[in-house]
Amino acid sequence: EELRVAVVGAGMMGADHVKRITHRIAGARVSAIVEPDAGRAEAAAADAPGSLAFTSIEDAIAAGAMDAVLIATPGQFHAPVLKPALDARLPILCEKPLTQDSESSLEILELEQQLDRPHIQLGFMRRFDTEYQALRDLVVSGESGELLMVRALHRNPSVPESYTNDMLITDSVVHEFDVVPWLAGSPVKSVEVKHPRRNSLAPERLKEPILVIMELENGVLVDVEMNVSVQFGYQVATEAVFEKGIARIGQPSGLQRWDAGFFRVKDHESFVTRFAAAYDAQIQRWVDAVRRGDLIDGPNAWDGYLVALSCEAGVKALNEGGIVPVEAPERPAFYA
Ligand code: ISE
Repeated sequence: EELRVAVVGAGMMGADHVKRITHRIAGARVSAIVEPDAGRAEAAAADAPGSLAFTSIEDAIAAGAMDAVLIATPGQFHAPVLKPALDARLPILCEKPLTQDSESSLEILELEQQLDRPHIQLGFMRRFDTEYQALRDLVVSGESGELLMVRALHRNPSVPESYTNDMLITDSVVHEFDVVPWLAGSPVKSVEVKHPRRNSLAPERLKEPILVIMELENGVLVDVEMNVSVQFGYQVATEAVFEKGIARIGQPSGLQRWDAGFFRVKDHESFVTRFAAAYDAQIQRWVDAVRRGDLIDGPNAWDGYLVALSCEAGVKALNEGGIVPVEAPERPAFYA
């Protein structure tokens, strides 16, 4: 039996997941699209033949329209979808962030813990990128010695009008708050944010780029260049400094051209192409896990909660300055 997936939110990411499930994922189909905007719903439905359209998650659940839910709404609408989906005991893949703050994330954890096991997988797709996986393998192998420092670049060409200054942390650096502790095998201990000279091409409401410095519990120091108005393309790259070696991932790997006196390499313009293979792997593994009865195969809601704690510290560091500590509570056995 094919897994019937309801995609909630048919914006850029949701519409992309609808296409992915229809054309590239085995063992699943989009059975419902939940989207209040009629235009978006209709556009996405064209990529999901036979799917039903709903304007609320409650209606879709009442109609029994799905076996699993993929949440791709903007972050502030995650909690109102997570709650009824958990009540209905449905397996869930939730795009990042889990919720907007640690308090509402805790509420979700409490609801989930009333079920027999974790039902929520978090959409931290970088963990499914083959280069990130190779870098993690290198850290674990110890071949280059201990990891000392991580330099991360996170550059967007531009951001939508709905993107606020705090979202530099909660929507963007949120990825580094998940993937770097995963790479280094150690949680975030503190966060600091520095402001270089402001990019005059940034929208007026944004004071960026920013430099985010995090210290991990194991002493690894991480700097993240967060830059969302670079104009030219989309780049996510990392250089890891080890005791006896350096490793680099995320270099441009597109078409190489020699032309009119220049050498050029095609680079990405959006996360949709940069992480396409990672999203494919993430969704395929989630679908396989749900069909096997494991329900998740990747970061869980506890990981989402830890990231929410780091984001809170990050927003405080962004707005008030200083080095802000992060208290990482112990992982409950339920999320082991
Ligand atoms: C966006 O929401 C994402 O998740 C992208 O991965 C990130 O690069 C971008 O900065 C966010 O706005």
